Amino acid sequence: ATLVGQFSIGGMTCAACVNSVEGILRALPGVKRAVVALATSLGEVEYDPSVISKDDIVNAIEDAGFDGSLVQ
Ligand code: 9UX
Repeated sequence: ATLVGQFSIGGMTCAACVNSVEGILRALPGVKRAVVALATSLGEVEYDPSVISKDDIVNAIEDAGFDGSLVQ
């Protein structure tokens, strides 16, 4: 099964930040798709909840130096 989560990603200021966060998210085990938007500071992540949790995804965003939180 897969779920889609929306995450707020604060602190992104340029397109390279977006690419960096997308790369980090896409490299996480259990993440199938990740799309990040600079204008809205939002990321949509499709993931397998039996492999990775929402909190794991938030923590990965935080570990990359951004301000991550779950939107829904
Ligand atoms: Mo852009 Mo982001 O120069 O951490 S890569 S600010």
